[in-house]
Amino acid sequence: MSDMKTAGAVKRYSGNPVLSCRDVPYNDGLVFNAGITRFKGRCLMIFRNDFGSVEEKRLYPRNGRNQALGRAWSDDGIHWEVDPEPLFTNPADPLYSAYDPRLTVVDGRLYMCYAQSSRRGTCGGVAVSDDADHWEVLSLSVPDNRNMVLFPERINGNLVRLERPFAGYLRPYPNDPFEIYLSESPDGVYWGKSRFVIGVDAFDWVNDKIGPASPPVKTPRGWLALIHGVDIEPGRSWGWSKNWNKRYQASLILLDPDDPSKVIGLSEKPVITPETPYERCGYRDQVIFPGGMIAEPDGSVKIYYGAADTVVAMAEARLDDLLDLCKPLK
Ligand code: BMA
Repeated sequence: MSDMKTAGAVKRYSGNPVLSCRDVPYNDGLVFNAGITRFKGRCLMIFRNDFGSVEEKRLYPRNGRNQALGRAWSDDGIHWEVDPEPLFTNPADPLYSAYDPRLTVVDGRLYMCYAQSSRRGTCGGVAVSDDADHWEVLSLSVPDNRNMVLFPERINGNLVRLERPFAGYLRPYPNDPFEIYLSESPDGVYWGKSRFVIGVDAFDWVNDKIGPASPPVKTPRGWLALIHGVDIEPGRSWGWSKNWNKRYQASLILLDPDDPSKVIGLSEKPVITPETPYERCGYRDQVIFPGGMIAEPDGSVKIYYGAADTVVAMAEARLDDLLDLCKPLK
């Protein structure tokens, strides 16, 4: 599984990373795994900020409460301006320890899906805002769930999300055979009609887990969404941690326009694989963790991804080329 290459249709932005700790006026640290959307005429990013440098994190990986969500704005999706303070600074705020956010605007309202660790496991949250300042938490799943992404419009009257519960009972996969499901909700509070979407066995370069990455984009051929896929290799160890042997790569799925629980196409190979120094070396080496995809009116697409759990990077492609990478399911 070591001969992977980024798809020719995908070009990394030459000025990468588009956001790093150097752009953040408060805590030094890791700035990665961001949700991005257009909101009120501008590009909005909410990013994960783990306090402490790579070196400090290596020494004290679980040094108390060390995470926040930060917010940045941009007019062109490339140059970002970060707020002077993190978005949630009060420990009493239910979103204080949220991470890996994904953003979607539905019916003009801004939704954020996020993960929240608790003593009893990881929960998936859905919060809503009308101004990106004030947030209402609509629902928090039971453990374990994560990587929720919302579709940008209601389907058959319901909000719809992809999600990745931790249902670790499938063998023969070696570790975490966590896979993608879909749920619906009339109001963002009550979620149900849950059904399986796609599993690890759909990709021959994945042997560990897959998860939704970007909120889906509506296209003439169906809903296009990025996913991440993870492979592990016994005996492999990357970076500073002897235990880290996972590689995160990005790929694409295409979902039926009317019933998005049906996969109608997928990219058989990864579309982004760790190749550059900022993707191969960081707090976690070999990690591409996309969280947003913006389709521009001229047919181009911007893909945003956390690189090596350390910075936010961007790549561009033509929407048609990404759709062409998705082959019909056999
Ligand atoms: C996942 C999450 C992500 C992270 C990835 C790679 O389990 O914790 O936030 O980017 O691992 O470390």
